Amino acid sequence: MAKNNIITLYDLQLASGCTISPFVWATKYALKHKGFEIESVPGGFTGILERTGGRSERLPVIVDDGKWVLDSWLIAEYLDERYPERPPLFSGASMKLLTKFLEGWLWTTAIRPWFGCYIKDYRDLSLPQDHEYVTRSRENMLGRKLEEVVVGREDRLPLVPPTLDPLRQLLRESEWLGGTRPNYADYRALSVFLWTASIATTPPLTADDPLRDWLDRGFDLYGGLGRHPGMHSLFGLQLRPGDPEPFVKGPAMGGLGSRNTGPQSTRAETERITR
Ligand SMILES: N[C@@H](CCC(=O)N[C@@H](CS)C(=O)NCC(=O)O)C(=O)O
Repeated sequence: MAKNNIITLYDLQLASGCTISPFVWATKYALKHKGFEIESVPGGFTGILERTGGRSERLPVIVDDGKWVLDSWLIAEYLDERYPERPPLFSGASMKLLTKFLEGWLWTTAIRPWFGCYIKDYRDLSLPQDHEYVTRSRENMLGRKLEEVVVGREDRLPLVPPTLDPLRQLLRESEWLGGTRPNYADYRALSVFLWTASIATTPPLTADDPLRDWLDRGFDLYGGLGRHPGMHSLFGLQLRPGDPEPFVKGPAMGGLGSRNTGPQSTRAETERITR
């Protein structure tokens, strides 16, 4: 049992002290959801192996009363298994799979393009002692200089918001992905945006984005867990003539966006597509 209700978390931070890693963000929310206090071990990208006594090269890592647990997913599963009497992060095996799908989709649609837009900020905002490592490792990952990768980001940023409509659609139907309360699906999805807010020196979403309500509520959870002076605003992307509409305005159209309750519910669409 966590001593004094405290669990130690090895953080991955930027120079401002704010968490960068989406995996660490998800773990922070998971620990709070289970009702624990977090004792953070600060630090950046270099020296993780030394900080964790040779146990891990990646973060997050937690220590629960002497027990070391690595990997954000394994940590979430550990917390539900070890503390079943506390609010569950998961409701069944299917939810875990669907959450992994949602997160995979968000990484493809959002993290991948944003990585190419913000990777120089990511390096510049990291701790001074991390700059060389982040530059070398990320340039090896991307096969180009970071300065080259970000060229033209003002043309690419407006292409991302329209791809997020499936998430907007879900959140039109439900307050949280978890229903009336947030659960681990919310935390994994929020983590993508928390990561972005930690590095986005220019905003990725328009000021009127409907995701704002869920994002603001999510960042405010647990006493403003997602608020840190080092975080940047996600909202304020300025569109230029020719940029795509950032989200579908008005009611959702088509078979996914409406319920068939008889011919009267589909007549207008039928008339439109058969005229
Ligand atoms: N599967 C791991 C992935 C953890 C991971 O890759 N963390 C990254 C931060 S986003 C890390 O520690 N990177 C250190 C580095 O780049 O050297 C998890 O879910 O915890």
